[in-house]
Amino acid sequence: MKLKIGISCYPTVGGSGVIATELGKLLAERGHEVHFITSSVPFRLDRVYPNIYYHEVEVNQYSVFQYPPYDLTLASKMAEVAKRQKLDLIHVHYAVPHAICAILAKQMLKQDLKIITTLHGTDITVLGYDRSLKDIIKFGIEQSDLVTAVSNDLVTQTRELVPTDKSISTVYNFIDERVYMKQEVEELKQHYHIAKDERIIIHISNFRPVKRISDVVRSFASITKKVKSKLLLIGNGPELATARQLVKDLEIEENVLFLGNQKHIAELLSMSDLMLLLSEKESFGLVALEAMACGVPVIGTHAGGVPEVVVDGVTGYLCDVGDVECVARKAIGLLMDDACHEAFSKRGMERVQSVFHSKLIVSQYEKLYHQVMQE
Ligand code: GMT
Repeated sequence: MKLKIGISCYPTVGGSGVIATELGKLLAERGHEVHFITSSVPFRLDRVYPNIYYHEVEVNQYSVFQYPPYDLTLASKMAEVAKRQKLDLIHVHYAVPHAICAILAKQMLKQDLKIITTLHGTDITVLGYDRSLKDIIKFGIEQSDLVTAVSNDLVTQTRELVPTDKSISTVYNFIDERVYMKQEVEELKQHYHIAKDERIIIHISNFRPVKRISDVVRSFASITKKVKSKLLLIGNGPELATARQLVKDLEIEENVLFLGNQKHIAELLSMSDLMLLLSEKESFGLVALEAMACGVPVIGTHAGGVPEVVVDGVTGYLCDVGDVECVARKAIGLLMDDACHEAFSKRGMERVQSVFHSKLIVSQYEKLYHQVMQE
């Protein structure tokens, strides 16, 4: 049965926005009609796609209100689109505010509208600690027709923080394997003035404190003493200035490239030898999956869902949060052992195909949609 599906997410750069958009694109390819209801065009919706429609949530700033009414405008838009387009269901990413908006929209409508909520982490691991939001998160979860989380760890954490009997299914994240694959990019190294024999270590994030960029820089400072290498820092965010200062203090400026936000991540990954993802909280770690898909081993932390993505000693290594000595030691060992590096790279690509293939994951979502439509 082909469905009419609404999708709401934060459309700007971020894993949840990426997953919501890629899921919408693949559902549309399978013949479903997909309606994005977001505050701007999701950044991965970069061309015209058949079966995909976009409805902008225009949040006006009224001088009489201190805060722009995003949640109410979104709820109102959801109700309007659901009614006009006769949506079967709305799939929201984040319990707050998006599930709450969908619940409100449903109440405004006279038709049935199924609500599917995907938890991505920040809505639970950050907001769940806020006592003033705990009850509304619980409400959002319990009033949804179906709830998914992006890792088993996030299911456990949600249950600990927001005790509920509601069933929460794990549906892992995925990548578009037509985009994330190893590419020939020898000339790109020259473009960045990186010598052929230099190894490339990459970190990609939104530079929030939770990503522990300082650990990435400190680990690299030790690695580069032993292995001729460059560090690529991709992304932008609050910790960028601190990272720049640390790079200066450690006198490794010549070896660190700050590239800001980038569009062609698969190309940058394809020229990289190792990814560092050293976060203290990470419900999944989509960038680690992107790296593995491009044949890049990952050193991650024992945090959240990362161990469900990166298999220690198989597709990369795991170290304790903050243990930069462990990260440097594992990285040096891996970068100096070509056979081991090749094996990790190959096994990472295989793991992406067997566990996180988009076909598998999109089918899981489809199955859940059909299940909820029967209820
Ligand atoms: O990591 C971020 O700061 C962005 C955040 C988001 O909401 O986009 O990422 C969360 O969702 C991603 C997609 O499911 C996960 O891969 C990230 O691990 C998760 N981030 C955290 O849990 C900190």
